Amino acid sequence: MEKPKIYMSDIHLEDYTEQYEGKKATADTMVFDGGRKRDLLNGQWQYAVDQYDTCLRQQWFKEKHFDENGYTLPVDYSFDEWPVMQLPCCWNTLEEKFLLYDGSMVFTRKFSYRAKEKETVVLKVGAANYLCRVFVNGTYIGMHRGGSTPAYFNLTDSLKADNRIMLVVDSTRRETQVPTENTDWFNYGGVYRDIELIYLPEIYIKNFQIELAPDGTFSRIQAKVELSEKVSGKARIAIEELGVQSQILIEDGVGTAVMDGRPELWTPDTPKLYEVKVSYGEDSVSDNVGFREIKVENGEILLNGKPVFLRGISCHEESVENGKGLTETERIENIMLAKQLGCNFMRIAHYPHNERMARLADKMGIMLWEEIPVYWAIRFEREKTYQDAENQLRELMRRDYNRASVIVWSVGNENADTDERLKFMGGLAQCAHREGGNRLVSAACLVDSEKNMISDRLTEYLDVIGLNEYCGWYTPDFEKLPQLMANSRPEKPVIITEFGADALAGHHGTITDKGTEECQAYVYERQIQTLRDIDYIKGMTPWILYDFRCPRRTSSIQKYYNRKGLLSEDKKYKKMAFYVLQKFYQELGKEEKNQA
Ligand code: GCB
Repeated sequence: MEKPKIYMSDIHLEDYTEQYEGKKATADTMVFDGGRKRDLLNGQWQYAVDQYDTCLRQQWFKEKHFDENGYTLPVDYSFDEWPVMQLPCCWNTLEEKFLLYDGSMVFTRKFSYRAKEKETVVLKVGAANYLCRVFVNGTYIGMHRGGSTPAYFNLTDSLKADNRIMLVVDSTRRETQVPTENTDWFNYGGVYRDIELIYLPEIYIKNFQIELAPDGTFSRIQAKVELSEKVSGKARIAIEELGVQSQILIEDGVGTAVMDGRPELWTPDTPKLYEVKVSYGEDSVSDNVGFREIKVENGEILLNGKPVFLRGISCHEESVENGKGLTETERIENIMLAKQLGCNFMRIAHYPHNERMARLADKMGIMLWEEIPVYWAIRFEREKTYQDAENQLRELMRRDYNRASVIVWSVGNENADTDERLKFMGGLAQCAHREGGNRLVSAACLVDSEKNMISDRLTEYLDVIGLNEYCGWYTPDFEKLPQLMANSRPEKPVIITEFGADALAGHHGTITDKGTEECQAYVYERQIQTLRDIDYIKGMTPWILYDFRCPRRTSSIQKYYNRKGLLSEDKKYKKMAFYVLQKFYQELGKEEKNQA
């Protein structure tokens, strides 16, 4: 079919997004950014709600104000007069009128740059949900798919002294995406993590991974360095506090080394971190790293060779005030609350949370389960959906590889056991084993409700089995729980990744009154009573630390919140069930200490 002429193309071209599909930011374009020189591009950006995607259709980024003959053209934007938004943020919580907006928004600002010879400049967008397209000085730079992982774009060839940058962010839910249209959480839109310019020398350290060598001696450390070019040479690595000074031989841009060094091992009680410095040529990076080993042996989860029970809690990345754009204080508060509950473990569901979360967990001493949003009915048969999911997983693993606190990669949550899903999630689990370093691979599986047992074919691919069961709630009969446990003979450790019940804070009644604190507390009591004696259960992360926004929940008790929190949504009020779980975890914690 003949293409319409340019001027009218914006209203007649329905495949207008095709021109913005190339130059994808993926796990492979990521840059190791620890200890780097950078400037934040956070702050005031002009913005426009762009419900019909007119920016992309009309190519606003070209700023075409005159035709070839110098006549003024009509335009549908005025960047400098647009209102201003303070980025990063989720637009939904900013103003009432944006609360339910799913769609495109255009953000733009100017910045200056002083060119340095042979400098590489990379833009990092910490997270933008879901599609993010970047334009600088009238040129399309690239796009990123995935709402919770960082995107890196090389801007070097596009920068001048004065620059205009534009981000077109589209939060539309689509059934082909990861997650799909339907989730049990709120779809926050926006650029809600830091936007940064990172400055690098011409040849730079692209990736750096470090961990204990897997020889069980706890006295050797292995490291891997990847450069931006396939050159050969020597990198240097130093961990001063450990007396480690070593060279890493680089060939074709990659080098590995194993070094002697006996670190104090990282545990939640002793979250020891070491400063590691790496340099190559003109480049140098650094990171604060803990060293620990996690593995499964004879049905036990072993942390540094010792059996550990994962006293956990699930948690969304959300606050009433800031949506997914949590402040550092809010993140610290979440970890403190988990600790108050007696936890040594958190399941940060159902998508990658801010990378600061894993850094804080490293420092404050709490183990993490990290997950990608392969949630419910993904289009498992679709190759492009698989690529998107695998890329999100690889981006997460690359981002948090050096974080000792992260002990589990989860490849998804609650998906029916079909052939297509097995291939899809099996593929993800293999990828996590291949590229994820010393970690356990898991997924939150469903109970086989017909047989009332754990019989998910995906468990073949996993190191530990995550199991969501809602006995006492969606499965009302409590007796199903001991039966489920007795019917199942898993060969691998099981973490109960979810159980729980809704309760409105301050709403009281009997244990059979749904939505009351008594009912929720009773579900916790019954669950704990049964689960504590099951020998293959090695951890639990009940659902969930605090109430969270959820468009699917419309009852008078819910009011668009999922009320399974142990605390109210503002985290000011602890429900009765909080204390039930706290009592159990404190007992377990004491037992653990006595055994040590
Ligand atoms: C689940 C899901 C979680 C929901 C929860 C619920 O099984 O994994 O995302 O929020 O149940 O409350 O129904």
